[in-house]
Amino acid sequence: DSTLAQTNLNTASTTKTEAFLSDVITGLRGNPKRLNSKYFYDANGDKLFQDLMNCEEYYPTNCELEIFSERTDEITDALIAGGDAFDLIELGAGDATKSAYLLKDLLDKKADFTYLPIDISENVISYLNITLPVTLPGLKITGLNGEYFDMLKKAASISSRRKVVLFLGSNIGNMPVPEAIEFCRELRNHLSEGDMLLIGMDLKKDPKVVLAAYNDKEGITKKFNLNLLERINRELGADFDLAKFDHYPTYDPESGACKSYLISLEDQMVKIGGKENIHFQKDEYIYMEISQKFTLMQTDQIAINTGFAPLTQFFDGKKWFVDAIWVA
Ligand code: AVI
Repeated sequence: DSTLAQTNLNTASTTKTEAFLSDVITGLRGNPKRLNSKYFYDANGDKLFQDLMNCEEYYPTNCELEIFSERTDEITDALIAGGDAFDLIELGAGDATKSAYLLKDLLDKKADFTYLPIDISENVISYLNITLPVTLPGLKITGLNGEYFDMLKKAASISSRRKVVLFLGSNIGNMPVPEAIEFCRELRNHLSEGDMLLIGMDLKKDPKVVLAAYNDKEGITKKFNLNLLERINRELGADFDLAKFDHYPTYDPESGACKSYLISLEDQMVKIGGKENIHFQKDEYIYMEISQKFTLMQTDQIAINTGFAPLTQFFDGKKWFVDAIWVA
């Protein structure tokens, strides 16, 4: 019944907005102030991220594309060698540009698999469900819209086949290391022995290269960060003046943590949702995002500490990025 469906939809979006509001208020009431970078990706943020991936300084996407386009055959062979028919589950599929290399090769090799892209964005999932079967004839696809672990449970409830999980783009780096470890542990708990994880991780390198990737000349990264304030204005009825905040990226070569902040340019008050007043001192910062860079030893340690066995690693020519296969 369409009225009921509409009500469910409204309820779902109300709950989402409430969670967003409560996270924003908690984050901005805290000391230090912080916002969660998972909220960067509204329609405008998705577009800015596309621009970022095409900008000169942002290297991780190109490195991983190089791996996927030049080592396709070896990667798919390793995935197929894990056993019979499987579900290929991608966490945060986006436009699936990288995975499309694997999908095409797996189809050419007549591998028995279904592609289950998971994404928090409804737009992404309906786009993939419609376009991929056209560009990749014969592809079996079931897009799942929702949070990673909820959707992994759903995937397990509709199929008991072997699972191969893709977690690309160094998305794992957007969690502080202890949280990333917890995430891998929980992921392992959703898998069975012999299942596989293909995980993309950005590696430590010349600090200037890393910092430049988060401080591009065109200012796309700055817009990408400021866009979250704009989203809060629009969706939560706040009155951030974007001109009163500056973007400040940092990279610490010792810890490998690349962090972005927004700095308040003056003493100011911001109203959220018509009632919550947040005070900013001049020079006070909002901690926006971490993009952790790893050593190779650290990547193996994370695997071993979370119940996986590292199997193979694939690198780009500069060894700036790794796609590793871990076995559950
Ligand atoms: C999605 N994620 C891996 C990107 C990164 O590199 O941390 C997001 C990003 N933030 C600024 N530039 C790109």
